Amino acid sequence: MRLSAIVASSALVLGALASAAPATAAPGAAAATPPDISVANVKQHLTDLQSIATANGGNRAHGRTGYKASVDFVKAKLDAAGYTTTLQQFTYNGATGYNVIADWPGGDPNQVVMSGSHLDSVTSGPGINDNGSGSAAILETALAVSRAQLQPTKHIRFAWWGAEELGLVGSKYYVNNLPSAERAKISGYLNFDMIGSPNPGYFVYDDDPTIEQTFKNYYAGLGIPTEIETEGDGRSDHAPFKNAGVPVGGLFSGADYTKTSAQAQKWGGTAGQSFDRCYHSSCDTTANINDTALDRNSDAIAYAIWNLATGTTTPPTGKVFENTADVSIPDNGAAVTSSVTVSGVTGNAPSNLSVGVDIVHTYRGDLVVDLIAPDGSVYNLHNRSGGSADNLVQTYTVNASTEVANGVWKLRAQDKAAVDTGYINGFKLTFP
Ligand code: DTR
Ligand code: ZN
Ligand code: ZN
Repeated sequence: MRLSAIVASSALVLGALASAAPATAAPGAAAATPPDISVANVKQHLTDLQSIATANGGNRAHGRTGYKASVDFVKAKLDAAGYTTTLQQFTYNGATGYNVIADWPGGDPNQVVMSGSHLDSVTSGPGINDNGSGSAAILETALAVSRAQLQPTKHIRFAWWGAEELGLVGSKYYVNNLPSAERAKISGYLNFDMIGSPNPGYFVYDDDPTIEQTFKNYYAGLGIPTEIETEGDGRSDHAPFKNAGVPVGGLFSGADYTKTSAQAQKWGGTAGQSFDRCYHSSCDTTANINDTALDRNSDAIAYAIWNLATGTTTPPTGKVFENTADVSIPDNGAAVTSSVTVSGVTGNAPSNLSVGVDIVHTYRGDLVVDLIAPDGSVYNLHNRSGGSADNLVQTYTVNASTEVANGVWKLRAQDKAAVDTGYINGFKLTFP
């Protein structure tokens, strides 16, 4: 939950705001053009990781020879591509563990865009989807950064974590041993753990709104609906970063939960079956990958890194007031509201007040959405149009020039039909 007034300066506003591609940004609009990530190259990395597991007792688990061989494999490719790499050692359960940290030279060292995936598997199998998929995707993205000789505004860092399966051990060790001044320089941490599930879903972490919107913009450009990753809190390597106050985000294609019929309707695949039937099993091999999901998610990773690290978008020159607390909307029930308190703005609101609406819902035609000014004036934004399409993520421009600016503004949402449900995911006012 975050209620904040963010005052943007005219200078390049870095970190969580500047790359906030407004919800109406044309999906796929990028500050610099990210490359297409070759899924064939990503799959080749998975084949190599599979070979490593096969040659080392069938797994790549912490403390086993297959893990160190995976570390050496990844490090060698990064060294050859011009990265500054570090192997961070730690001990857990009496065995030596390793994190691979790779820095792409250049960019503002005080603004670090970091991406990570855990490289270890469980002992019961080779861990190709969990989490060779994330590891291979960020490896290929790192190689694409090198091939492009990218010169980003912000500094780009990648990490491959050890011993995630034993309790986020490697990523916790990294965050706990990073001086707070260094931690503060990380403007965003992107986590990718299981992104090629055989019966895939398209889930976006619901943590930092800017990172979340960046991924949503990418998928909107493909016309693919996404869902919020709800049960991810604490379940992968973004957790130590989030607990340390670093903005986090990420993608997930699903593990042992069952795909619903509604999800199968929008994503394809098999309802009533888990997203990954080989989760934590010996069958988590190169055959346990959906190429389309792996391809799309790999491209989404490149899109996000290119946008967040090279984004020189013109920041809002005015004041932004935002509430990202989730507010559940009762099905066919009473209206609910999300509020922001505007202060420090003299006089009346402008004739072009920007109203950012982010509602997650499975049937936007059920919704009536209004902006309510401090004096109670109602401005209708959405009145049940859009039919069965999902979600209402839109920026409206409202002529609020007759309203005093300072005070409590509300976004009101009401579901006027039965069955489909949703919630207010975010409400943002920008005073130009
Ligand atoms: N803990 C991860 C898999 C996992 C399960 N639920 C989520 C949600 C978000 C990211 C990852 C996961 C593992 O087994 O490695
Ligand atoms: Zn796992
Ligand atoms: Zn995992």
